[in-house]
Amino acid sequence: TDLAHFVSGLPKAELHLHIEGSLEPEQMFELARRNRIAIPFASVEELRGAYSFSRLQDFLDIYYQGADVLRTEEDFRDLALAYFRRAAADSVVHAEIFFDPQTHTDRGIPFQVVADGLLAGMQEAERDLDVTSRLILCFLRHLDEDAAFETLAAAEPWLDRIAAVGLDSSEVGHPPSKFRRVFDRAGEMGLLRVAHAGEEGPPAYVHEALDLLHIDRLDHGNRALEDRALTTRLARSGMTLTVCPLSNLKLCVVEDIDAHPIERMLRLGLRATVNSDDPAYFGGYVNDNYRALIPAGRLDAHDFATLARNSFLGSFLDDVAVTRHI
Ligand code: ES4
Ligand code: ZN
Repeated sequence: TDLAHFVSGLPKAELHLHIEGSLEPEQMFELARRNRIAIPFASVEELRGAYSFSRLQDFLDIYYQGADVLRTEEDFRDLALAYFRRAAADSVVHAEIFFDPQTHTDRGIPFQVVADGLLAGMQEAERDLDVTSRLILCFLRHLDEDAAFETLAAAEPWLDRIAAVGLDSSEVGHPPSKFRRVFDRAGEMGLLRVAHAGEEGPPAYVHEALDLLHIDRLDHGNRALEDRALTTRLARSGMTLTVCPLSNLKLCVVEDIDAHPIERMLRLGLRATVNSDDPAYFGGYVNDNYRALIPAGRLDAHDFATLARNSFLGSFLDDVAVTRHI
């Protein structure tokens, strides 16, 4: 349709993308072969068939298992470059990508291998595809705060190439308050701060992310809508929400894509953005996420342009670059 065509061609920034979640089954088999690793699935089809989740934890179990094929700097570079090629095809001109160093350092892959590999892919993407990017180091919230401090220490030589810290993995039972001190330290080191909150966790976790972690951007935030005062606070402060429609559908955060709250978010004055989260697992890159919102019929071309503009306004690009994009 005309609207789908318009939406697909809009220049966009992607602000919520786990690079390990862009590992497609085909590339997983290719890296397993290259690195001589056995994977417990017979084929790409069988692996894709296992991607059926009823909650966040179902997904995380298979996502951490998939990451095991990533071993060398070249693997991380190839992973990043494959994502950027796919993103560029969706009119993404800037991406702020999460990585989970602990997933790799805990299985003996040095931080250096992960960081330098990803940075090489990012540099090539800027040179060859004209897609700019930033790196966001996420702490795994199911691990303890000491482990997060160790990860921040390991990252010190790369801090000039890392824009922000984030917080991801199993939300319920691991509130933002658990990471207050390490986020304080990251702030002192000059890093920006983001956190996943209100995906499965209650509105109180969003309050904690604001008050204790001093976040610059909120990842997901769906459940903030259950709290009127919180919604107003987010709108008044101009907080960006990185919303992930197909992820919400696949992880049963929403029951039906046509019941997704993105339209309500916009009408409430929230600075919502559309993102792909873990595209290889959730069935689509950024344009698939935008286009999934069309059939409900509640967003028009102007709304989609607002969502795309929000992605630049909510990015960590400097004002000059934002002005060039909007
Ligand atoms: C994630 Cl969707 C989601 N939520 C929390 N942590 C994650 N890590 C990768 N994807
Ligand atoms: Zn996420």
